[in-house]
Amino acid sequence: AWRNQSSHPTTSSLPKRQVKSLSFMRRRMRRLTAQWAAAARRLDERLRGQYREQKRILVHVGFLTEESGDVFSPKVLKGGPLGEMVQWADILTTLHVLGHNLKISLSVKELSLGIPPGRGSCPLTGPLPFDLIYTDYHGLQQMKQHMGLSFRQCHIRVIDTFGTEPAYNNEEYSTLHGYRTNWGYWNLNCKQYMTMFPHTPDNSFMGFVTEELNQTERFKIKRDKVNNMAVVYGKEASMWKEKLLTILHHYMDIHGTVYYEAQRPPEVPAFVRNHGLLPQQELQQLLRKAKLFLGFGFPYEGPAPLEAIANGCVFLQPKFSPPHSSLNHEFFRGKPTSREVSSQHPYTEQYIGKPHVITVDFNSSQEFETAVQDILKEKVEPFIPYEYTCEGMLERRPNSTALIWAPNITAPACWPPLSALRLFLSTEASSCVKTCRDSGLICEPAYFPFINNMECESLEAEKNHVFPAVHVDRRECFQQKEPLLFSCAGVSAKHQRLCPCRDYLHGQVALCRDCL
Ligand code: U2F
Repeated sequence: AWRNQSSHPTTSSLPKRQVKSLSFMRRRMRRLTAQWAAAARRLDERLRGQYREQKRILVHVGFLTEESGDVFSPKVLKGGPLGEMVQWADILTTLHVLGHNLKISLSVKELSLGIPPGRGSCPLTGPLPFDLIYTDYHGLQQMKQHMGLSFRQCHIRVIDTFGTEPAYNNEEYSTLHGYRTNWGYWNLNCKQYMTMFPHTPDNSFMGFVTEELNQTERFKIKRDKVNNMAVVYGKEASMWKEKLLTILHHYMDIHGTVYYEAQRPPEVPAFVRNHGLLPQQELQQLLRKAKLFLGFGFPYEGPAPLEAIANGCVFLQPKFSPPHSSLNHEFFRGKPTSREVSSQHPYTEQYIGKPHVITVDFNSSQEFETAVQDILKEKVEPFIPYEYTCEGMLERRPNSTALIWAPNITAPACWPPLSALRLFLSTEASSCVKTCRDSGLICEPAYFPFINNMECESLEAEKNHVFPAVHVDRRECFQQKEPLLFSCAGVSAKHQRLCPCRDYLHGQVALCRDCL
């Protein structure tokens, strides 16, 4: 085995806070074992004969290291962001189930054992002890500080919940044009950033999984659903909105999972039945009974709404008008993206929708009340988008463990296959994300190099994250000069963008019809 057993930490040698995070992840992995195994068998049947290489993968979970200030672990038992823990548990499982050879690192010391100093730049120059590194922004920072790696490395994958846009990723451009943030400017190929939801086609979609139901569980859910039971999404009372709760209470019994300490219970209204932070399995049981899962706007884009929908709840959430983004909202400020977040959970809004997801303006009590009344009348079946099942997550991954080519290296063949390419000219002030979406397609940045060579009477090449594009007034064409700046997200009021779109599989947006 590649892994050096003697360097593997036992939990007794780890700080207590790390142990808590790891046991959350371990419990999740154990609970879902049968589900993963069944999915792997099904996928194997389907893809039989397709050769996949076993990769040596170093997984360095930066945010869990003591050196990063261990920002999340202290909160694990108090309802802090468990979403990241869910995702890392599922990433580790996916890579393991696919048969890769994993080394897991949770400290800078272990990381240095995995990467000898001065090694690992692209193109590969000598033998390395790994083929790929999965890490996060904290981990990247640590690698740079302690190993001095050069950072256009094709073997790095960065788990990045909210995504990184090309304008923020390119160091020179972000500095010159006001896109520089604390997190961005690593000059990676943006496909190396992997997000929790498929919201940013410039990045890869990693995702996580939602627990699936068997026939018996489905039957029980139908039998035991309590029509007037609601669970509020939000592990801190500060996330709740009292006025709307009072309205909801006219119609439903309200349950919560807000963390509390015995001596200081949380400030939730007396009519709320608060269970405290629950083990994941018990939360599932609560969701199986409930009819409604109610979000008040925070946390953004977490896993819980998918779990609620999978257990037959309707997710009711606020629409954001104007949308929240790093330009107008504190939570997103400093994140390397200007993506506009149209509701608490845009993925469920756009890809799932009614009857499972209802998105309304919570500033209007009337709209909120009508939504609750409609939900009480509706019968809803449990639902999981295929891409959030174990099989769906495994199906996407062989592709992510394939080498992502550094932009200055010519890839041997285009992936996804060029047969899926559809070319569009956007309207002015519209991104390629929107242009493709409006035609029922998705923007595919891998195609940009193929459409950059347009024919035009007047043609110039410049570094600009909205190019290739056509100037609205002057009808002049602009090519992209810097491949790192090819961007689905870029928008300009003065340009119509040339957009490479492709089809996608229903329930598996990362793949096109000809991809499998
Ligand atoms: C998001 O992180 P959160 O951890 O706040 O996301 P949630 O959707 O609330 O839940 C994450 C998991 O916590 C579990 C639940 C989910 O899988 O089953 N859980 C639990 O075990 N017991 C409970 O009582 C309640 C929930 C998000 F993931 C990140 O993208 C954001 O960065 C973060 C922002 O704070 O919010």
